[in-house]
Amino acid sequence: MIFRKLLGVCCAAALVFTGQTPVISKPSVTASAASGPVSYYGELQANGNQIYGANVASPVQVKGMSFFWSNWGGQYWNSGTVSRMVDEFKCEILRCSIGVDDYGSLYSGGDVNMLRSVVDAAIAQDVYVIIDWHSHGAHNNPDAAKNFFSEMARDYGKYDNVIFEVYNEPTQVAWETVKSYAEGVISTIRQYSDNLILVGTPTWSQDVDSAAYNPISDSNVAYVLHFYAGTHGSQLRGKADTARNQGVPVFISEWGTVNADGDGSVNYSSTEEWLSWADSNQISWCNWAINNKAEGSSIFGGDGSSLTEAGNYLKKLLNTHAETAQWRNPPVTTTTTTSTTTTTTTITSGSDSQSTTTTTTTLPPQTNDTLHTLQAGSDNIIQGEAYAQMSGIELEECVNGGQNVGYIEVGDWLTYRLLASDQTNYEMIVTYAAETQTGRMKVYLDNQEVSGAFEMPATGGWQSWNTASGVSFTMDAGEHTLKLVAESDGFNIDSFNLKAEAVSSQPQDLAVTMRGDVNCDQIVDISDVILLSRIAAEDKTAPATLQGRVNAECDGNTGITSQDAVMVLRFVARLIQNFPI
Ligand code: IDC
Repeated sequence: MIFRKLLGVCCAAALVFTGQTPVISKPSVTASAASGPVSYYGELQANGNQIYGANVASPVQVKGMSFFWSNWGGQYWNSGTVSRMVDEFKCEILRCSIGVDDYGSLYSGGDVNMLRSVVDAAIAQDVYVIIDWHSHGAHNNPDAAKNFFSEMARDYGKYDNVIFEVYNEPTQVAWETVKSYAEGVISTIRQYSDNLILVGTPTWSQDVDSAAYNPISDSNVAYVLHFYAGTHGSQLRGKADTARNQGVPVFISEWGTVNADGDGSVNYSSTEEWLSWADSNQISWCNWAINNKAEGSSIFGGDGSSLTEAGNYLKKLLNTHAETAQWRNPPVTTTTTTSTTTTTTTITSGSDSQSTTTTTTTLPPQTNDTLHTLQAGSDNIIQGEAYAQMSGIELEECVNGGQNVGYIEVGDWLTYRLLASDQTNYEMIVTYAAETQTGRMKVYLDNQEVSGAFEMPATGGWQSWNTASGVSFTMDAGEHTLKLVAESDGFNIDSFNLKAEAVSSQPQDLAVTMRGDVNCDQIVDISDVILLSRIAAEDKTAPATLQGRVNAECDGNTGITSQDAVMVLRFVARLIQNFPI
């Protein structure tokens, strides 16, 4: 990420300001428990058609409110409102719409002081803040914008909190005109800052598709999409899908629950369609507006403080988002420490006494590449977190104990390495949770799909666990790879059981299992303990055959671990007569 970040700065410098050296210095921060979203996620950075957080190297979606035009809604532009938005509404981002308009000049130079007080308060509260040149005609006066952003980027460009929005809403003007205006303003900002820059798009920030076909050469730009749920619907979402399919990120810096004129009643059903689309694409948003004008989009009533219908609804939406926001519920970090245990066993037989010492290495539970041994005629429970490889998922603490796989999105996948002791039939039973929607995934065994459409109906909570079955397949004895591919967002996996049928006849390709005989020399002795310890420690040079690995499973728990080595040692030491399986 740091490399990408530096690369982004270099590219921007090379593309935009030939001969100039941008003055950019930022503290480097890593993801940790944070007081707010900015310390946790870090600077927002465009990456493909997503916005990533520099500290988390994964897509980030933040939600919040937009202040109203500074020239008309200035009574709210203060640190008290910022606190109320952060504490009561649970905003992660605030947008400051500095009143500019039609010919691109600020309505009142004094508004800049109000702006500074809000930006300072947002930085102090550790939330993101957009400095929005709120104009419908900014391209008519690029110099005013350059002067303004030069000052803002110089003073605020070093803060990861800050995002620059260079043009709220071009009206009916060609994208090429907007683009050339934006390039001028961007080059001014880039002298001081590599932060995310939002560029408005033609037709009141709806034509994100035209921008995507002719994007700006800068590594940290997103294109602005505005919608009003009472007026806009699937057609406008289609334009945004087109833009995203072209590979550019979109950012909803402003949206309304009402009609496009800012008034009318809250359209709940359309809002829900829009927001679930934004969620599934991890698109950040700010709602219009923090104001008390008598119009449907205002969140405050005539008394200036009570909440309107829109206000109550937004507070509920933002508080619901807070329950699952990643920075408030950071995934548990996987430990990678190993510990070494030395076991000394003294065997006394008559007057002879013999002492053996073995050293086993205990690996952490989430070691990648674990080979899961499957026993016929038995449940074989595999924890979700014990994957070999994955793409896009994260682990989190599970109420069932241990961890579960979470933050799954369409296209994310996990693989598991399996070692089947016998050829038999397996039924897969998945322990999953899906808060509101049906989770769907496909299952592949050695790259062959074996699942069809596998569905996991909603369970009502991210930690409300249920089981789903319906996938079964036959596996030969030996090593296999199981791959789970998400076909939907919105579900977690705790574990899955590969429930194996008993085998009626001895498989052809394996000798009779001799439990504990890991080196297959027909005798169980200390050399098996040593080899088993090496296998458990994932020593790739250990001479382990398939039959040996099958024989190594001695304690009845899936997976070859130091516990199996201890079990064989106890057997060799005659402390036990049989293995528990
Ligand atoms: C609207 C205000 C309205 C004001 C008008 C002035 O809600 O009270 O009279 O601006 O132009 C936008 C704009 C935003 C608009 C909003 C609602 O970015 O400035 O605010 N809207 O019309 N784009 C689509 C809708």
